[in-house]
Amino acid sequence: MNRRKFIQSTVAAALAGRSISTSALANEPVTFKLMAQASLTNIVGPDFPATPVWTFGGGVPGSPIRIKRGQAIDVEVANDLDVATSVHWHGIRLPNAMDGVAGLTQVPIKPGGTFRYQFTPPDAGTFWYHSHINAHEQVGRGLYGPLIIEEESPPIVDRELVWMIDDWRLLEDASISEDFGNGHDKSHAGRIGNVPTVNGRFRDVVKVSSGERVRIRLINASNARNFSLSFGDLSPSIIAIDGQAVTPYVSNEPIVIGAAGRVDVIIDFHGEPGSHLAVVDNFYRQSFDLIKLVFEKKTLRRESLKTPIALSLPKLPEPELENSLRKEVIIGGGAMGGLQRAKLDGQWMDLREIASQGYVWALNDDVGNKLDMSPLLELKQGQSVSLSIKNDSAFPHPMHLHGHHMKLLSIDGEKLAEPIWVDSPLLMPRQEMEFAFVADNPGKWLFHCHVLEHHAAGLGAMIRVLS
Ligand SMILES: [Cu+2]
Repeated sequence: MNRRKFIQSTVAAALAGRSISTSALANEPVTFKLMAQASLTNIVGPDFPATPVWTFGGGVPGSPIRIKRGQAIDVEVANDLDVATSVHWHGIRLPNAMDGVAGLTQVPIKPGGTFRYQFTPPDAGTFWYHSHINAHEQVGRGLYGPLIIEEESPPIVDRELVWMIDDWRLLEDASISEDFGNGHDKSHAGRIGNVPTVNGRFRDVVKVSSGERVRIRLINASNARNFSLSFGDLSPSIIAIDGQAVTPYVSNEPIVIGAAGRVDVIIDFHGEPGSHLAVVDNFYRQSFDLIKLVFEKKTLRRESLKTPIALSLPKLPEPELENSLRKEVIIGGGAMGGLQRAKLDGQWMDLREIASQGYVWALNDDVGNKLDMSPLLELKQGQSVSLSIKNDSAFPHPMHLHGHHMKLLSIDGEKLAEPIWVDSPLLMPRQEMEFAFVADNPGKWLFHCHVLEHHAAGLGAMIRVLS
């Protein structure tokens, strides 16, 4: 930047009432390089061999990408794998060509190839990135990482932790089970593993101090596993869901995070020095310890901090409910689902015949067997949409809409006192949710279940926003 431009942007920043920081000055993108590569990492612990994984940058999770809100980003992804890949920026409202869905928004990044992703994330929050080609295998092998967009003025904490939670299906030699996309996983709950991890480690131990205030960004990178986490006698305050701020609240129930979902919490730790407690999951029948917290001998402070923990609430385009286009979407299929017939490539068939081609799920009786299919919804840019989604099946489905956030208005007919913005809401069996959003982002956007085996088996559609 030359001196004159520098002065202009300084003046502009001052006029806009902002303090002058690098982000205010810089529309220079922050550059990152991600290498998709095979690697070895010890997941289960020293008594087991290392696990061969696929990674972005050599480790699991992949290299963290962290920028301030409003900063432009330029990520060069190079592919050193033997298979094609791509990168989807989960939850980010970005230009369609940067969305990373190979086969819909870009061509796959071939082995030896590169692709540059350039965009400016408009929202602060906790997001993640992951492969979006053959995702049920590539994400299952470790191709994901955290994407953190910092607020201008985040709440004051002593420490911030990012916990990327995953669930691996490993064999006895700690290698990854190769049964990706098998029929049972597709038609039931997806690929539920046997080794749950936080940041790639099984039963990790984290040291905390009594009196310490910690923000934890929880990101569920599992193919299929949903979590329901309890923190013992600690009382986590939930401050954001799916990256978007909510009015802080303490939940009396365990914190539910569906596959692909994120929850930000702030915890004021209190405990006897030397004592420990486990963060326990109990989403499914068997509960287990996800991670262990051990209190340091030294107490940081006797009284918890009293400074505010609220983030500023999201400024997303507000849908006009009266003038909105109404659409009902029914999730059907799977084992014990009751779906008899559906359309594959526009042809009605028995579910048995559809299953013989590897598909078992449908949205509004349409099997999502390809990405660039005829759209579930075709919308004009700026159109408000009221979307009702009903899970008419026997399994939970975290439904992800690309390129937009949806305002969750009601659950099973009961209005939320305070609607929240989501991009990957978890619908329990037979549950119905109502959403609204403004289709303000032109392009072809996927709307699919983030149980990646369900998506591979037809639980997906495309929503087109015309410019
Ligand atoms: Cu699903």
